Amino acid sequence: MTSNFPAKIEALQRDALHIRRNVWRALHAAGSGHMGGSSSAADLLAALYFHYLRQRPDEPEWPGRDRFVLSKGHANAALGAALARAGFIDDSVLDQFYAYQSSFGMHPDIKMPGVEMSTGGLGHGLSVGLGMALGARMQNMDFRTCVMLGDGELQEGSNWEGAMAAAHLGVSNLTAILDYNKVQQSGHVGEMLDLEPMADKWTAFGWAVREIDGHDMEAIVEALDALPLAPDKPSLIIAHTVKGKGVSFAEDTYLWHNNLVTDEVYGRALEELGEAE
Ligand SMILES: Cc1ncc(C[n+]2csc(CCOP(=O)(O)OP(=O)(O)O)c2C)c(N)n1
Repeated sequence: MTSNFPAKIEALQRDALHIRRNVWRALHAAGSGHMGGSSSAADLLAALYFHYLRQRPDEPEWPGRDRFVLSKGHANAALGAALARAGFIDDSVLDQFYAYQSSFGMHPDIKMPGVEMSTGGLGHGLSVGLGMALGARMQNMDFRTCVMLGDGELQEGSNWEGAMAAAHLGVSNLTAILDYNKVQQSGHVGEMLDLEPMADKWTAFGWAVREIDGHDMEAIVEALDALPLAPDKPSLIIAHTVKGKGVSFAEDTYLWHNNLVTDEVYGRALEELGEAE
């Protein structure tokens, strides 16, 4: 740990706050959208984009770039906010969220610089990410691939096919990050279709697993810095998060998975989040 570590963590926390505020800004511009899963992922995205991923915003298709796939594509407002802050897209694009012919849609679109895969239909990102990781291996390249998954998304069987194949192929350059906010579209995951014991399942599937608090920036950074968690296995970071994190009325409820954002709602959300420096 270097002496400027606390300053680094504070800077990343500011990045996360910017992402959260811009999620609500984008959704307000559109009138609605997925605030719950975008907000739970904000700290993880901040650490990925402003600490971990090796990318070149002015050269988005640089062959050596680390790949990031937002498999839970409905959280695209948060990805767009991260891409804008990183410099892949202009800040003004955030006001074009879900607008006619905008590259910044409800779900990621590869038309937007920095977006690696068009997602939205849940359950595909892990297998495509596995393909990217294998591509790196076949070309003898050292780029890393990270895939962000949702917990409700894991009810799609295709994830488990990807998980099996990744372990079988021993791709240590593949990391999955689970945004484990325990809430899906219509209720709590534990009541709809429980996924516990989560860590044991992935371990049994042959993955190296670490569990963290997905809002503790220090823990996130340390987990990313520890990658790969094992030399010959894919890694999973189970990030325990809160859906709607940062805005009390949206926290831990499926009612704010996707909802309308009136002027009044937007004002309350920004007030609770606080000013970003
Ligand atoms: C194949 C597929 N089925 C259904 C949907 C509709 N849908 C969008 S988000 C969502 C819930 C996802 O829950 P989770 O992965 O827990 O997301 P988070 O809580 O992180 O927002 C569903 C069912 C979809 N996008 N794709």
